[in-house]
Amino acid sequence: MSAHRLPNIGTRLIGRYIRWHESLPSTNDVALRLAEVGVPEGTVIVAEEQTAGRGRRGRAWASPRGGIWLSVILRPGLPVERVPLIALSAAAATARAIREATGLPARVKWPNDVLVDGKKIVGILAEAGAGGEWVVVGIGINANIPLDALPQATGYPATSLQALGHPVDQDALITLVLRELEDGYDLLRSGGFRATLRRWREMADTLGRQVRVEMPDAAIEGVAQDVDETGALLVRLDGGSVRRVVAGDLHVREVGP
Ligand code: BT5
Repeated sequence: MSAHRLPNIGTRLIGRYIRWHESLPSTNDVALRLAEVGVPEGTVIVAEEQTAGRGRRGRAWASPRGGIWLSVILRPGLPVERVPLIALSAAAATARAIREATGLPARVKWPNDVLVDGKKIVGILAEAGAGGEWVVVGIGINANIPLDALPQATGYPATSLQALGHPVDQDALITLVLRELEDGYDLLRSGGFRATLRRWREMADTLGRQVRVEMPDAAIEGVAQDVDETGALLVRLDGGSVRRVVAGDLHVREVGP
């Protein structure tokens, strides 16, 4: 574990303390524990590999060496209904950093993914503690990973920067991600909720498309219309009514001619 691997990161808050690990079960688990004991906001935990990386709802997240697996501790002090915007802001920030580093057309997919060519290249897991007093934002980027080291679930394809012909200098990409995160976080904290949503919409992959959203207890189909001011997805059902979705898994439906 070393402290000063990115001497020129140039951020004020996010990444002022960075803990590097060779291997961890999950950077989010470590960050949640550190957040609870009062570690300062902006602390970042990075691991070269994770042995028990987590997705949403207890799903596994493949985290082999070559990827970027990190978690950021935030103490946002936002109204609780605005907390979901943190994940949207982080997704847009990560997509921008990938664009800057590689020129690839990274886009965001509600609620927490970054895609290139419709394939998942980034997953984000935001977890709040103590009623939102702290939020840990976990970001996983499939950077220098061969395709055969990634899961290929049906209807849920994955890709990596390397597979797309853009292997990266990991430290350079981490630097860009942390700078973009800080920029987005500053905007949120200064009350720029509309501007945050605008940034997300500009990069959105799924808006305007026919989707199926799977929730823990039900599934709906319709057109993904927009996100509201709390980051919830608005889906226009076939009957014309609009359903507000707070959490779920979204699949784009290919509509025939
Ligand atoms: C996510 O979950 O996309 C959130 C992933 C967050 C990972 C970061 S890494 C740093 C931090 N520490 C952690 O332990 N986690 C965070 P979800 O939307 O539930 O997607 C999970 C699904 O994506 C799995 O069920 C697989 O189908 C697929 N998947 C697993 N690993 C993948 C990978 N590396 N790339 C693309 N898809 C993957």
